[in-house]
Amino acid sequence: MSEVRHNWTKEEILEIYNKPLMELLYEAATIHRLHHDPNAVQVSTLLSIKTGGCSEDCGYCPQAARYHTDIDGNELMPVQQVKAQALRAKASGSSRVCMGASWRNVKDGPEFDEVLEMVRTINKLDMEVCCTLGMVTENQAKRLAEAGLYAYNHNLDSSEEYYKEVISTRGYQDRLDTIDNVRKTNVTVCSGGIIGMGESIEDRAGMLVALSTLSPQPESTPINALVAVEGTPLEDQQPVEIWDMVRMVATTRIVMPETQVRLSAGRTQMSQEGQAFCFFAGANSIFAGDKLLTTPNPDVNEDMKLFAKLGLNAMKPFTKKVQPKSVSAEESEYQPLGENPKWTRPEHKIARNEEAKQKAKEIRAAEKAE
Ligand code: SAM
Ligand code: DTB
Ligand code: SF4
Repeated sequence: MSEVRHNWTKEEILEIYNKPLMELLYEAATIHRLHHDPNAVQVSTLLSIKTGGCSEDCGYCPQAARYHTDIDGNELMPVQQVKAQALRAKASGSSRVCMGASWRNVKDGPEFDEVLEMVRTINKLDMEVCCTLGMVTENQAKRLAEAGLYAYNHNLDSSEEYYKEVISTRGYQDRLDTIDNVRKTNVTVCSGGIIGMGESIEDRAGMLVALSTLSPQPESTPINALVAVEGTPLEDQQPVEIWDMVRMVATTRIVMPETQVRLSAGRTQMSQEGQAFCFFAGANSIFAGDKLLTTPNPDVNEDMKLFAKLGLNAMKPFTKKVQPKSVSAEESEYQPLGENPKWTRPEHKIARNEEAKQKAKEIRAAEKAE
């Protein structure tokens, strides 16, 4: 086993990222084999339990209410529907369901109680349960853990510097604090980011410094390629080249040898050969199912055909860590605290976010006038 280091510098990471590709691939694939079964890939299914209408201004996100995107927003999904979707995901080979909500942060109350019930329901199906609900307090993280949550996803998204060019309504430190709150429980941490938002290679390295110097490092790290959605401030970004994705995956694998590196958003734009390169470079997880949260994803049957061609196997649930116990609401030892934490609202201006907001206002006004 190679050691897990928590003191990577940006310079060291840049040097790895910029190596001649064949050397980078060889090194990443070697480290991958020391820490993982190279033919085992963990498969997660995303489920948007609350879509659209979000208060935040994340420049990449089609669910932000302030931009004009073609999203059908809805109320919180009923528990029974979540169960039906989870069963479908299990039947198609997924070991994990990741439930996403278009929230800035979790608020104590009936909707969070419903989410806790969803966690208990999926845990009982013997699947790994992940949630991505925005920022959480320590008490909320403990309640999720007690319900049987396996992982919490909260991405750093980019380097601290470039983050300020993408999001103005919440701070980087709040993201780190949320990850810290999750770490106070036995829930595993899933944290990664997005490439293709106009960031530099230094920013990609900066994000990997922030992730790899967490101690412990995240158990899983999604690497998303931006899905440029019409109406968002990043709608005109050109797709990332496959080589950037391969380099990012390989570098992530080298600096975080034990994490599950997840090929996340952007797979519809990748060829099968491109994805195979990413698996060789150390990716060992995917999101499966024809939809991510709101945007398309490859057909699961096509994914399974690709697995068969490459000799990859879908990992069984709880391969890496035992199934967490799930305590019923009646037996819970935690109470909602009705907290109102002071999460940061930097509210600096980001020109392209302002532009997209203005454009959305004009479109809405024109629609109203029709
Ligand atoms: N609202 C919660 C939050 O922001 O923490 C959870 C859901 S949010 C959609 C989860 C993550 O999805 C984001 O942090 C971002 O990394 C990713 N994401 C959102 N829109 C994306 C896009 N258009 N392309 C790639 N990744 C995206
Ligand atoms: C992550 O890193 N990527 C997923 C999951 N975690 C929640 C979300 C991708 C969303 C892509 C845009 C959409 O479908 O709305
Ligand atoms: Fe809201 Fe999350 Fe989208 Fe940001 S990424 S706008 S917080 S749903």
